[in-house]
Amino acid sequence: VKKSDAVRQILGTRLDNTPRATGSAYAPANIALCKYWGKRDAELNLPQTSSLSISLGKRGATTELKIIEAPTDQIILNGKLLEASSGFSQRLLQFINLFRPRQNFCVAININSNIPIAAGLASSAAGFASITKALADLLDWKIHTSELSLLARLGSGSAARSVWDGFVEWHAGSRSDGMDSVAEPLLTIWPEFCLGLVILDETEKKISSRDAMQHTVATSPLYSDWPRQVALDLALIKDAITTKNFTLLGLTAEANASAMHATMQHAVPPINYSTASTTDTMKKVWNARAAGVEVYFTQDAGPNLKLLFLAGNTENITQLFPACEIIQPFC
Ligand code: 2P0
Repeated sequence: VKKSDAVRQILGTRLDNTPRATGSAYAPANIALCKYWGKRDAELNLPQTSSLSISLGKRGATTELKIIEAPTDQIILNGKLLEASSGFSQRLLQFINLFRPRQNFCVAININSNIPIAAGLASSAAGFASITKALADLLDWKIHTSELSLLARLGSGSAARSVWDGFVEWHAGSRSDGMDSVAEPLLTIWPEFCLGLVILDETEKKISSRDAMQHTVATSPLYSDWPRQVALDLALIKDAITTKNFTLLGLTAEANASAMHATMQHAVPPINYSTASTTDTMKKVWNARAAGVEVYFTQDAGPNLKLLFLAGNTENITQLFPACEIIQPFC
């Protein structure tokens, strides 16, 4: 109910627009440098704290929507028809339901992602942001990107950030209807800024980030300190981006990810997304830094790591982490 109210508040009479035959859009994936971990409202995906991410440029998801004469929707993810009963399908269909102009309106939803599914960043953020933008195209909303951000958030929290390019801050907001919980881009363009995806384990995670954050908020004695940690880290990271202080950015982003994982490791029972290879790779990063190669890591709700480094170090990174996939968000 709260979701439909939010949609009505954002779209108003546009909900009655006549659909076009097709709609399509692209949205990048994003990696948080200051993490979103914990909600103050689970239905509206309102976060406990603000967060800050980098969008991955050409790495993300494209969604094509087509109105079909059929009894049900059809979801195709990377060329494979999904069962309507799968978790992702259910979430997606519930999201589409918020916008159906009429009862027997059915769509074929074709999502193509060009980031490794196993990287733990292929699914929700780029997916829901591209679906929101494709719906805007299909249903001819002509709305501002900030409004797309509010709508994408209703599908998945981190999708609020994926409607923008570059560095993006998602403001937590304080309103109970979420109308101020919206992402906004920072102005800094930093062409030398690189990420490296280190895929260590391709198996699907046992506990979704959605469930893991709820469990952490409910049971972790460390969670009460998380908002204070985020406030400090967010200010430092924003300052580091504005002044292009890569050392400050890397150190703070790495510490923020570790603090997020500490809150989970203290949940009851604990949640630990790291494997032995995660820990080994962290040590490789620390050893590389000690040897003068400036590289940092961040980690999300999975065992894989994302490296942060500047373009000048690309050769060193390729040598030290041969399997790492390099992404230049600004190129
Ligand atoms: C982030 N993560 O800031 C954090 C860090 C994972 C670890 O946002 O329930 O898929 O859809 O709002 O956005 C992943 O959680 O969760 C996430 P929902 P979402 O990137």
